[in-house]
Amino acid sequence: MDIANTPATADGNPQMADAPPEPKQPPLIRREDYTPFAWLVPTTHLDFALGLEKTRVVATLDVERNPDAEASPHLRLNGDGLEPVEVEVDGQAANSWAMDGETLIVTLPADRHTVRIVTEIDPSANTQLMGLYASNGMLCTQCEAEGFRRIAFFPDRPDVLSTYTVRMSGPKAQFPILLCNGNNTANGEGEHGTHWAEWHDPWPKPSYLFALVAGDLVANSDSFTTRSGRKVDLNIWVRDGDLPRTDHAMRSLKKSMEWDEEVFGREYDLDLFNIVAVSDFNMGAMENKGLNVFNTKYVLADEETATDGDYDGIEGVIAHEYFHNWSGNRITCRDWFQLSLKEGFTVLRDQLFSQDMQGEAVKRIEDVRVLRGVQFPEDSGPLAHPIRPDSFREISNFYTSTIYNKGAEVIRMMRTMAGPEKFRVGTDTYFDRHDGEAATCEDFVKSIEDGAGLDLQQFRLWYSQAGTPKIKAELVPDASRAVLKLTQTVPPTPGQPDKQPMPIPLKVAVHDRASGTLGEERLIVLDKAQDSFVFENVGDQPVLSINRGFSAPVSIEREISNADLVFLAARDDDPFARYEAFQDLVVGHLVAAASGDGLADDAKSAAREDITSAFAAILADDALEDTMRGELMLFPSQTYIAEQIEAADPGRIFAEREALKAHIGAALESDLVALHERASAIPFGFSQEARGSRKVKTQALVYLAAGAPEKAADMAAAQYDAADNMTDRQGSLMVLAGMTGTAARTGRLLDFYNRYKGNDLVIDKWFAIQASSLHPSVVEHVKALAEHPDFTMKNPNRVRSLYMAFAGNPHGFHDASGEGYRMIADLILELDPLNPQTAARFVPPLGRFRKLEAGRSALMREQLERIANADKLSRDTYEQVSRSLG
Ligand code: 0A1
Ligand code: ZN
Repeated sequence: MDIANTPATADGNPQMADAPPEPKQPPLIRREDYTPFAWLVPTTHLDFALGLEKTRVVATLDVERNPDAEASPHLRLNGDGLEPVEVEVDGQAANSWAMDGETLIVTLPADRHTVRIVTEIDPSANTQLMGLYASNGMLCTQCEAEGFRRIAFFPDRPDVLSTYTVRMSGPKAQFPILLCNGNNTANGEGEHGTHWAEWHDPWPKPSYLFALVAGDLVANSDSFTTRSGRKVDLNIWVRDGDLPRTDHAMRSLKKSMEWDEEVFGREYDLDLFNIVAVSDFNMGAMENKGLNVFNTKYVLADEETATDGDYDGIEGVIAHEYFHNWSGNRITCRDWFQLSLKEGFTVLRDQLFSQDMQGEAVKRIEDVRVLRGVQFPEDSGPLAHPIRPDSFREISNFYTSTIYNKGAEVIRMMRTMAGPEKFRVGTDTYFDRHDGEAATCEDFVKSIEDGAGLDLQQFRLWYSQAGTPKIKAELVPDASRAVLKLTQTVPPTPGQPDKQPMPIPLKVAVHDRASGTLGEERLIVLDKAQDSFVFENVGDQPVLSINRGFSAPVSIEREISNADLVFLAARDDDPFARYEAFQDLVVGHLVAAASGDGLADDAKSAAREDITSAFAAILADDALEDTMRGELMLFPSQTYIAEQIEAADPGRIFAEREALKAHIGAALESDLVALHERASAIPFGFSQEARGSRKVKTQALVYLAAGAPEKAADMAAAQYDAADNMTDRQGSLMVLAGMTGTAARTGRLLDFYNRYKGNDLVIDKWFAIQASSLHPSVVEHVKALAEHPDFTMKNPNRVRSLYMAFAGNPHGFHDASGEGYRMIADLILELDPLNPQTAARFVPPLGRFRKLEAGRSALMREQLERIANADKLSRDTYEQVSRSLG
C-alpha cells in the first residue's frame, strides 16, 4: 500500500479502512522474498491491566533504524483484530500513522524513537486460542507463530529480537498468580483489591516467545543446580486439585536438564523455569522463554489416570520444550520458512533423550511408526512440502510431521554419517556461531559441515526436495561375494516434477541363512540414481538386512523371499531390521490380498502360515524383553498398507487385515492366553519388565479378540475389573469397545465414564476409545457422542478425542456410504469460525482422495468441494482445502 493515500483525519485519528472482505485467496508468502525489517526494537515495555473480558495493553517500543536493512521512515507493526486506542511518538500524541488493513504504519522522521501504543482486547471472546485468551477462569497466551499481533501492534516476525520488561496488574482474588518470561523483579498491591507484578527477561527474544499467565494456580516446586553452579527454581503450575499428578513431569524436567548438559553441553540460563498447564490449548506445548505453557495432557499423570504411553509422552514433550531453550530460543529462526531449524533439531534431541531414558530399540521403532503413519502419507499427497518450504499462506498449516519428524530424520542422517562425537563438534559449532541470532537452516548445515568435517553440498537437497525417496534393492550372489544393486527415485510432488538423486546413508549387513551367521554392519551412502556395492565372503544363502536402525527416511523395495523375511524376523541382530522383516511379511501379504485380483486360496494360506510361524517365534523367544515383544507384535497400520497400493480399497484392506489377525489369534490361541497369564502375574510398577508385561497383555487380547472373541471378551472384562492402572484398563476397554455381542462392552464403558466423570483428560480417552473402535456401528456411536453433554467444540482436546480419533479410524472414516467423510467436513465447517487452526488440521485426511478407489475417492472429493464452496473460510482452512484439491 502507498501510505500517502491513507491520510490521517484532521484530529489525528486514522481513517480506518473498511473491514476487508474475508480473503478468498489469501496472499502467498515466499521464502525468496525475505528482507530484514527496517527497524530494530532493542527494548519493549508492556503494561497489562488484566481482565477476563477486557484487558488493556500499553506497548512501548524503543526503535532505531536497522543499519542492515533498506531504510524506510515507515514502521510497519502487525496487528490482528486490533484497533489502536492511542498512538504516541516520543511522548506526543502522533498524527502520522495509518492503517493498512490490519497493519499499523507509524511514520518516523529520525533514527531513534519511542513509540507507545494502547490496545484493548477481550480474552474471553478469543476462541482461536491465539494471543491472550481465557481458559477455565485464568488468562494465558499463545504467540507462536503469529499470535502476538492479537495482543499488541508489533513487528511480529521471528527476526526482530527485543528485551522485554512487563508489568501486569489485575484483581488479586481472581488472579493470585501473575507470571511472565524471565525473572520476577517487583510485586505490589494496588487499589480495589488489585495487585501487580513486574517481570524482566534479560534475553532478547522474538515476540512469538512472549508469554503471560494470570490465574489461581498452585505449584509443584523444586530446584536444579546446573553444572556451573546456578541454582534454578523450578515450578509446575496447575489448578489446585491437579497437584498430585505433577511429579512425573517434574522428574522429566530435571532429567532433561541434566541430559542436555551431558549430551549437548547446554546449560539453562535463568534462575527460574516455570511450566503452566492449561486445559484449552491448540497444540502439545510451547517453549516461551522461562515460561513454558503446556496442554494439561502433557503434564498430568498418575497410574490411575495415565497410561504408559501418556507417561512417555509427558517425558518427551517436557524434554522437547526444555531443549528449545537452546535450539529455538537462544538461537531462533530468521523467518518461518526455517521452522525445521528449531523443530527438526529439537525433535531429534528429544528422540535421543527418550532413547536414553526408555531404551533405544523400542523408541526408534515407535518414532519410525509415527513417521510412516503420518509423514509418509503427507509426503506422497497434495500437501507434500520440503522440510524448508518455499511458500505458504498460513504458517500454522506448516507445523507438520514433515517439518518436525522428517526434519529430525534429516539431521539424524548427518549424525549417522559423522558419528556422534563429530556431530557433537558440529552442534557446538552451531551454538557458538549463532548464539543470540535468528538463523537459517543453511547456517545449521554449514556449522555441521565445518564442525563435523562432512561435505554436505549434495545433502542440502534434503532441505529443498519433498517426497519420500524410493530405493530398489537387489542382492545378487556371485560365488563368495554378493553385489548389492541399488536404485533411487524421488517421486514428483506438487510444484516439483523433477528431482535429483540425494545422498542416502544406509546401514547394511548381509547374513547367511544357511549357517545362521550374521554379517557385519556397513554404512554405505547411495548418492547416485544407481550404484552397486560389493560384499565379500558371504555365505551360501545370503540375506540382505538393509536400512538397519532406519538409517534413512526412505521406502525400500527389495526382492526377498518369505523364508528370508521369517529368518530376519527371528534372527536379525538389529532390532529395527527384525521388526521391519515382520512388518514386510505382513505388508507384502496384505497388499497382495487386498489389491488387484487378490490372492488365490492356496497362496493366501501359505502366506498366513509364514506370518503365523514368524509371530509364534516372536511369542516364544525367551531372549526378548516384553517391551520389544510388544512392539514386534504390532501390525502395520491400515494407512501404511494403503500407502503401498494404488487406488486402495480401505474396506478390502480392513477385511484382510482383520482376517489375518483372526487367523493368528485362532492358530496361536493357547500361546496368547499363556502370554496373557504370564504377564498378568507381574505386579504393577514402572520397571521395563512391568511396562513390557502391560504392553504384551493388551496385544495378546487384540489378536484373541479377532480369533477367539468369546474367550477374549471374558479375558478383557477380567483385565478391566482387575486393573490397578490406566494402561491395563484402557487396553482392555479398547478391545471390548470393538466387540459385538457382549454385555461386557456396555457395562465397562459405563463404568469407565462414571469412574472418571469430571476428569477431562480421562473422559477424552473415553471418547477416543469409542471413536477409534472396530465396532461395526462406530459411525453411529460417534454421531451420538457428538450430542453427549460432555462434548464441546470449545476444547481442542475434546474435539480431537472424538473426531481425530475417528478420522484416524479407517473402519469408520472410510465407511463405504461416505458418511465418515461428511461428518469430518461438517466438523470443519462448524469449527472453522471458532478455531481455524484446529479446524484446518482435519483437512489432510480428506485430501487423500487421489489414493483411493473411485467410489470413495469421489465421495471424499465432494466433501472437500463442499468446504471450498463455503461462503467464508479462514486462511488456515482455505489453504489446506485449496492445496488438497490442487
Ligand atoms: N513450538 C511448539 C509448537 C507450537 C506451535 C504453535 C502453537 O500454537 C498454537 C503452539 C505450539 C513446539 O514445537 O512444541
Ligand atoms: Zn518444538
